[in-house]
Amino acid sequence: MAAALKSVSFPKVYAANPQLSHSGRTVQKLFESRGSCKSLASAPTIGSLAPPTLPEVLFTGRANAGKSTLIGKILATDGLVNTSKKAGHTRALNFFRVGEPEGKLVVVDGPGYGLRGRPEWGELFNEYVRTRSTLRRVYVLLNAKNGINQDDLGMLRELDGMSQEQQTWTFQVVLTKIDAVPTKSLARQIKEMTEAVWETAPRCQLPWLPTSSSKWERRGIDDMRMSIARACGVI
Ligand SMILES: Nc1nc2c(ncn2[C@@H]2O[C@H](COP(=O)(O)OP(=O)(O)O)[C@@H](O)[C@H]2O)c(=O)[nH]1
Ligand SMILES: [Mg+2]
Repeated sequence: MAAALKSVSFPKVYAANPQLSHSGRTVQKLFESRGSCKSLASAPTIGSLAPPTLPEVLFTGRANAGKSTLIGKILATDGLVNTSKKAGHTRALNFFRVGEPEGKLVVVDGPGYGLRGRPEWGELFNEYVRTRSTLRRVYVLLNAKNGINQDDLGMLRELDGMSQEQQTWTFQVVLTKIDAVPTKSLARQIKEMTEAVWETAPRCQLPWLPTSSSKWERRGIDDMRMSIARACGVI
């Protein structure tokens, strides 16, 4: 596997959030401690994957759904995750280790699907999901502003089928960019999207996780970390 270690800046001090529960603080510490999150590798092909060791969670979604930005906030380490204004930036599976020294879990940033995705990235994704023994959760990111389309429903349908064969992981919807939707239309938007997902992918895990990773409004990051830690059996 091609190594992709990067020079990064870590948060200066880890400051416990007093509003979090005991397990919430444990999870915050896991993700925010100095040196805890590290870029491990980038795998552009199935042959370049590292052997499975730690429990893993995979992020997928349409190109531009906000995958890399959200992962960047979850990992709390500036510059660790590449984000781009240009859609289709992530073309490989990018692996990030959480927890030191030997790691507790791995977060994987996947290539985007849909209009700007590419068939070969789809093959990489499918092969990884079908064969990765350490995979515990697939998060499907839906942009709250754009709603749900046929590509999203196609992905959810496929995951629903695969999760039936492969019972070591579950899949769950994460709503991104909720800051971009007026509060009064958000509930309706979520209701419409939930109904569409429910019909297409009844095995989709509940609840939905609403998030905002914008510079001005950060929401749902602690819930995401807790969800990841639980899925990986860390707490
Ligand atoms: N308003 C808003 N913009 C976001 C949010 N998350 C990501 N973006 C923007 O959406 C674009 C695509 O984000 P990126 O993380 O690269 O998407 P990816 O292709 O799914 O990895 C970038 O311009 C981000 O700044 C969010 O929560 N709110
Ligand atoms: Mg990306």
